Amino acid sequence: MEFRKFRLLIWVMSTMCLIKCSFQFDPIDNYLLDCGSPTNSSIRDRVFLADTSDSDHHFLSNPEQESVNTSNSQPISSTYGSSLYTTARIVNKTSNYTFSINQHGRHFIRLYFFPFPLDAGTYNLTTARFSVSAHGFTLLKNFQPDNTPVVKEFSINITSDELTLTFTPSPNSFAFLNALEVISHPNELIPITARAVELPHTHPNLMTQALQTVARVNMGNQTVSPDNDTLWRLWNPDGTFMKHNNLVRFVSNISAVNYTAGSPAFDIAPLSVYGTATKLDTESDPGALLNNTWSFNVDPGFSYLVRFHFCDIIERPPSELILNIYLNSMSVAKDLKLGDQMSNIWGAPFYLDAITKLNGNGILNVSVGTSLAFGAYPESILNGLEILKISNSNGNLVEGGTGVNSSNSNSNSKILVIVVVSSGVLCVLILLCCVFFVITRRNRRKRNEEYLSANVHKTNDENTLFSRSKIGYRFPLGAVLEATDKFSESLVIGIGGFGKVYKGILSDGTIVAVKRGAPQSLQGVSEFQTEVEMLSQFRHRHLVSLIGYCDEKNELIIIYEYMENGTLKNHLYGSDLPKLNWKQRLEISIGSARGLHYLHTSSHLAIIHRDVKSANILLDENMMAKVADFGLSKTGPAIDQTHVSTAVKGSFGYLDPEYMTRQQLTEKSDVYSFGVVMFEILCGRPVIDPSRPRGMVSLVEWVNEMRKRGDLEKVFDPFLVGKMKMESVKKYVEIGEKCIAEQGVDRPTMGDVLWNLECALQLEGSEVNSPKVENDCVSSNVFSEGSVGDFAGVSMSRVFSEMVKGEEREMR
Ligand SMILES: *[C@@H]1O[C@H](CO)[C@@H](O)[C@H](O)[C@H]1NC(C)=O
Ligand SMILES: *[C@@H]1O[C@H](CO)[C@@H](O)[C@H](O)[C@H]1NC(C)=O
Ligand SMILES: *[C@@H]1O[C@H](CO)[C@@H](O)[C@H](O)[C@H]1NC(C)=O
Ligand SMILES: *[C@@H]1O[C@H](CO)[C@@H](O)[C@H](O)[C@H]1NC(C)=O
Ligand SMILES: *[C@@H]1O[C@H](CO)[C@@H](O)[C@H](O)[C@H]1NC(C)=O
Ligand SMILES: *[C@@H]1O[C@H](CO)[C@@H](O)[C@H](O)[C@H]1NC(C)=O
Ligand SMILES: *[C@@H]1O[C@H](CO)[C@@H](O)[C@H](O)[C@H]1NC(C)=O
Ligand SMILES: *[C@@H]1O[C@H](CO)[C@@H](O)[C@H](O)[C@H]1NC(C)=O
Ligand SMILES: *[C@@H]1O[C@H](CO)[C@@H](O)[C@H](O)[C@H]1NC(C)=O
Ligand SMILES: *[C@@H]1O[C@H](CO)[C@@H](O)[C@H](O)[C@H]1NC(C)=O
Ligand SMILES: *[C@@H]1O[C@H](CO)[C@@H](O)[C@H](O)[C@H]1NC(C)=O
Ligand SMILES: *[C@H]1O[C@H](CO)[C@@H](O)[C@H](O)[C@H]1NC(C)=O
Repeated sequence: MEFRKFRLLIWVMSTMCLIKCSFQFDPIDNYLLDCGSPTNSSIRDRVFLADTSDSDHHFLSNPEQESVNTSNSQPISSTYGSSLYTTARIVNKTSNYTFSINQHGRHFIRLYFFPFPLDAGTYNLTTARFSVSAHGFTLLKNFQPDNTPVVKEFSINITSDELTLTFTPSPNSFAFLNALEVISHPNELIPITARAVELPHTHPNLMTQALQTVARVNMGNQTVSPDNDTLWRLWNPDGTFMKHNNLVRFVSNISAVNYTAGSPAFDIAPLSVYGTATKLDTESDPGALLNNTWSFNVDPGFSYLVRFHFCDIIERPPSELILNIYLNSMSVAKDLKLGDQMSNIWGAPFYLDAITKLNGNGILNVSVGTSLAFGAYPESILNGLEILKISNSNGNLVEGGTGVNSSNSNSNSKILVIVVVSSGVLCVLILLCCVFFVITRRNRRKRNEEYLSANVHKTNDENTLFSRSKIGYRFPLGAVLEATDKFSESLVIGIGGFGKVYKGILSDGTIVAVKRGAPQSLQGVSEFQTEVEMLSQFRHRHLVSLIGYCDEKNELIIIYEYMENGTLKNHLYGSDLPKLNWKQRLEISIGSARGLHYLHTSSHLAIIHRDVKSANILLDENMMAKVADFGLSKTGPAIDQTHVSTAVKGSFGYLDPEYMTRQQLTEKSDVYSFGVVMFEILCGRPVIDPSRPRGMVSLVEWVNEMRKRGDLEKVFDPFLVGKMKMESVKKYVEIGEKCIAEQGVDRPTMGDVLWNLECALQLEGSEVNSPKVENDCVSSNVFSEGSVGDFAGVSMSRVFSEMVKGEEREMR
């Protein structure tokens, strides 16, 4: 029963915590000392006790003392607890602070230092030099405080009933201390282990290690003061650590943060950390493949625990953010899907721990970059970051052996001085105490472990753009050079936005098409990767086959089966190639419809091609059609979810007007583009033909106009007129019109289109087709005559004006 009450209490308190967020709690061990002060100091709700010989609290082993005053009367300006910096205790002989510990486990030790100027007397605080150790760990060694206020924060797992903090002055010097905290903190704050980044032979166990806070940063360039943190931690703004200020945007939406079951709670990081973030400004260049990097000074030779705090406060669910995370050039996580990590709850916080050892120059670059995986919109976000130094095997948090020459240790006299400064100096850095509450949050650690195991297999793939499953397709650059005669200009068979396409012959005699990305196109990298992913996943008679790729030496090369007859477009207009007859055109329509139908239906998530056009339909030696160019393909919406795409992509003239205005990407966008291709096939003219008179420039607009006037024959390719059966053409036009309906819901699926095209082919007739089949086609036609006018309102001129820049992405 007691236990239940306790659980209830925990529940009530944690609920209050969720509601109130500035939730205060007494840590079980909670020692706050205002060193050298004759009076207690209250900092908001926390009382820092006087630490004088006549106080009731004798923490210090040898409390002899002396007072010195300063002449400086400038007040110390500080976010928090400035009064703590106005007094100090001076120690010129090894001295111990001793605290009894009521709860074993992790404690923060925070030491406040500020060498304020003194009026007169023996001591000049800027010359102090000393070491501090606790519980067997050397925390500071030959430490000489800078002339700015500083708080040194450590976390130690205390496993005895007493904590002794030893101050040892360096030879010929002394120690001083302005204030001190020893407070319990939730054990869950420090993981037992974490993902090891390039530490192959160590399995770091943090249970018994001491950690020192090197950096605690709030992204979004806003300070979070200890008042806004349940554990009284200070979070510094990230602006000063950032490498490329012009590439980022600071975002903030505190109300978007949703601490839910299983997500980290306030004592991991507060609302004001998760509610602000620094994101890459990808809006100017949505194809950008970039890192956002922060740089920190650290001591080489030590291992570091780095905690990344994430909370997607910018995108609507499901979060599409996919990130690559690095420490220096080492990969921490590849293609991390933030949404998955947060169970697709929007605004749920998530953190990721990594441990790495730093050698070299003492700079730790932390990068969060955009990912190319899964055709994601490139975006990157980080909400908070903590870097904690881990004690080494000797229990040191500082380099050993940096001792000053132990010349003549003037056998420091035994005096302990209390310095009281009336008013302080300069500005102040801060930090403060504790508070907290141990709510068992087992699943946090579990999540971490799950994450670990999920990522173990990704460690060695850094030098390829693809996961192992695609390795089989990888070609050495040498083989590609040989196949294309070192990219001979005479073998170029096409040029497009991505680069040139060459005809090549592999050593086994296979003729291939080699698409070589222009090296400067960043966008190309994303499309390149998408294309290889798609093609290696989806194989179909009517999709052009992937033979391989090459990503050596900054080359982005895709090798496809060679399509003898080139693009459909070339066979329709603008070339000297022989004209296709109606039956050939129907068969080509059917083949490409089959390819698209397969894309839309073959996996549980539809694949949307996004760039259906006659230049992306290729013809093999038998004039069989295959759909090509998957660089823009994207996984479609899952059932009942509306996909809002972040950048309109595709080709001018073929773009779904609904997609352009509402940016909703569905399979029906491909259906629209396919409808445009159908009319291109029927009319044998470009989709946009600026040389034609007004009203006829846009094929779709012209078709609609002629349809309204009942004059559709006028748009047909003159070559075909009189050589087609009217039933067949009628069927074809009917389904084509449906495809270019303004509303996606009014358009048929590719399956419907395919079925109707097959009917049109049968109606065109061949000896083998029985009249019965033709009747089937007519009677089961889903689209009645009356519905034909539905599309009559489509206005392409609106569509034109909304196109900011047209992309011509033709490959062959
Ligand atoms: C400081 O506070 C403690 C506990 O609240 C009290 O016992 C002590 O007398 C106070 N000391 C002074 C100097 O006010
Ligand atoms: C301080 O503590 C250390 C270790 O606990 C002990 O060895 C040393 O004698 C103590 N020194 C004083 C002056 O109490
Ligand atoms: C204290 O020492 C520093 C560094 O040695 C020196 O620059 C400063 O002038 C000294 N201050 C006083 C008041 O002596
Ligand atoms: C502290 O150390 C003890 C002894 O090694 C260990 O049993 C305990 O789990 C540790 N506590 C934490 C929070 O790491
Ligand atoms: C971050 O904020 C500080 C002031 O708080 C400002 O001086 C600095 O310019 C900001 N950094 C950036 C990159 O905007
Ligand atoms: C911030 O989050 C709230 C809560 O989810 C949301 O309603 C609001 O639109 C967001 N504000 C902005 C500017 O995104
Ligand atoms: C937080 O997420 C949970 C789980 O999805 C949801 O039930 C709850 O409504 C969300 N709370 C807010 C304030 O959005
Ligand atoms: C931070 O704390 C102050 C006062 O303690 C409060 O007014 C402010 O709203 C808090 N900010 C956030 C972001 O919680
Ligand atoms: C950190 O980044 C800077 C600039 O981007 C680079 O010069 C430096 O080599 C990097 N340091 C490490 C250790 O990677
Ligand atoms: C991001 O940084 C990592 C590590 O330094 C590097 O390997 C990668 O190439 C960078 N990505 C970009 C796009 O610069
Ligand atoms: C330590 O204090 C004593 C007594 O005040 C003094 O004589 C001695 O010079 C001091 N030692 C140092 C190194 O400052
Ligand atoms: C200097 O210290 C003495 C003794 O503690 C104290 O009485 C005096 O007020 C202090 N001077 C100032 C300016 O605070």
